[in-house]
Amino acid sequence: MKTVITYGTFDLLHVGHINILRRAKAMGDYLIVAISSDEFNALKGKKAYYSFADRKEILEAIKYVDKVIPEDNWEQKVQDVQKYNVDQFVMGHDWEGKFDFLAEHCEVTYLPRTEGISTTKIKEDLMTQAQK
Ligand code: C2G
Repeated sequence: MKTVITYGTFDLLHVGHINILRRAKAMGDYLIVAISSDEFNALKGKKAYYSFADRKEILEAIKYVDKVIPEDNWEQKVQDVQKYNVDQFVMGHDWEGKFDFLAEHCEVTYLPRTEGISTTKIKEDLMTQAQK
């Protein structure tokens, strides 16, 4: 069984998230998604609309996702890869090169992001609409 892992906030779920999850799952048999905790999001300078619990429940409902774990810090990836016997690490290419240190432990792949959509864009578009 080939285990894949990916990390992210996955707030206000959109097709960009679904596209990375579908492609990540297609690279193996079992997909683990590490979702940023609310506290770690604060460290990343992000404030998710949905709580960790809600983002976890939403991700667990997606057919490509086999397991959801919390992402609490920047340092846990090597430990996660070893703990879950991960064969493949996947992220969108906005992270290109940032996690190459994991190549000692598993395959590392950065996939093209889905253009034209982001949680930030959703929030900005809704703000603009609300002001009309
Ligand atoms: N993504 C994408 N296309 C988009 C938006 C996001 O492919 N239009 C991908 C990102 O590249 C990332 C994943 O979806 O691989 C999750 O994106 P975010 O929720 O924005 O996660 P991020 O804040 O990048 O957190 O330790 C890694 C961090 O936790 C990543």
